[in-house]
Amino acid sequence: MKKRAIITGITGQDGSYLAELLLEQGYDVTGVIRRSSAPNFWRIQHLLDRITLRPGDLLDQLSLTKIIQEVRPHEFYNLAAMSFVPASWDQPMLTGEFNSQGVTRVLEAVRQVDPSIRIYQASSSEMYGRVREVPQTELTPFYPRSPYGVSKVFGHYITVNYRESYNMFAVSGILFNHESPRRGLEFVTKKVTDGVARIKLGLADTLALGNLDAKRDWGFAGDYVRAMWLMLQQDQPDDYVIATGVTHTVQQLVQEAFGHAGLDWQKHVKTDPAFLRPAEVDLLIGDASKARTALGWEPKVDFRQLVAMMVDADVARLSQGR
Ligand code: NAP
Ligand code: F7E
Repeated sequence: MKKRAIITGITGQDGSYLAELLLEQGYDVTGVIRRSSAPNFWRIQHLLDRITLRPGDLLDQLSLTKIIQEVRPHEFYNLAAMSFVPASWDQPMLTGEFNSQGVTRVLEAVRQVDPSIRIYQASSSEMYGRVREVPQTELTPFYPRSPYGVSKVFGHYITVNYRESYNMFAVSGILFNHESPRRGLEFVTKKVTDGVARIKLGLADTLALGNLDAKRDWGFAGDYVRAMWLMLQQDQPDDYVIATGVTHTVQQLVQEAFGHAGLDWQKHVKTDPAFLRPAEVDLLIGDASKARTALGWEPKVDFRQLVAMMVDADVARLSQGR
C-alpha cells in the first residue's frame, strides 16, 4: 500500500523539496494551498502532474479537518508559516495566528480525525535568539528576539504538549537556516546571489544590505527535508536540531558569492539602515550530533557549494530573462 502524506506550505522552498523526496519514496502527496488571485506554483510546476493540491489555510480549522478526513494521511508535514523575520514586526498578530495557533489547529485537526497520524512541525533556530549556549543543542534554552521567534516557540511547545498529552507521534525539527536556488528573494542568501548575478550581467551596479556581522549556520534545503522525513520514520517521536555545525558572517557570504562570480564585493555592496532589525540574532551555530547519531543524517552540501549553486542558478535564470 502506498503511503500518503499531506504537506502544508508545499508552494514554499521546503515544501517543494519535500514533495520531490516523498514522490521518490513512492508516497501519494497532497499539498495544502491557500487561495490567491494568481497561481504561485513556480517551485512545484514540475510536480503538478504527480501531486494533488487541495485548498486550505492555517487560519481555517474546518479546511484542515476536511482535508485530513478526505486524504487520511499516514504523515502530516506542517511547513506553512509566515517565515520572513522582519515581516513579523510589521504583522505580529498575524504571525501568531499562522505560526502559533495555526500549529494548534493542525494538531487538533489531526487529533480529532486520527491521532495515529504522524506530524512534523517546522521549528526554527530563531527560537534560540540571544543564544544561551554555543553551539545550540536540543537542550539549549530559548530566548527568541522577534515576534517570529516567539511564535515559533509556541508552535514548538504545543507540539511537545500534544505528544505528551495525547501520546501522539508529533515531532519538532529545530532547523537552522537552509537555502537553495528556490529561496524567497527577500532572504539574505538569495538577495546576495541574485544581486551578484545582476551585477555580473550588467543589470545592476549596487546591492544594499543590513547587518553584515550577523552569523548564521547555513545549509542546503534539499539536505534538510531528508531530516524531516527521517524524523517521522523513527520508532519513537522526538525533537532534533538540524544544522551543519559551521557558521559564517553575512560578510563572508557576500565575499564568497561575489568571489565566485569574479567580482570585488567592496565595489558594489552598500549598507542601508532600512535593513537593520529592531532586535538582532547575532550568532547561530547548531550541534546536530543527536540527528547524526539517531537518524544517521548528515548534510551533503557545504557552504561554498551552496553559495556556488545559488549564484550559478541566478546567473542562468537571469541570462534567460526570467
Ligand atoms: P517559505 O518558502 O516562506 O514557504 C512558506 C509556505 O507557507 C508557503 O507555501 C506559503 O504559501 C505557506 N503559507 C503561509 N501562510 C499560510 C497559511 N495561512 N495557510 C496555508 N499556507 C500558508 O518557507 P520555507 O523556507 O519553505 O520554510 C518552511 C517552514 O520551515 C516554515 O514554517 C518556516 O518558518 C520554517 N523554517 C524555515 C527555515 C529556513 O531556513 N528556510 C528554518 C527553520 C524553520 P504561499 O505560497 O501561498 O505564500
Ligand atoms: O537573515 C542579516 C539579517 O532574512 C539572515 C528564515 O528562514 O532562517 C531565516 O531567518 C541574517 C540576519 O534569515 C540583510 O539581519 C543583513 O541576521 O536571511 P535572513 P533569518 O532572519 O535568519 C530562520 C532559521 C527561520 O526560521 C526563518 O523562517 O542576515 N541581513 N542584510 C539581512 N537579511 C535580509 N533578509 N536582508 C538583508 O538585506
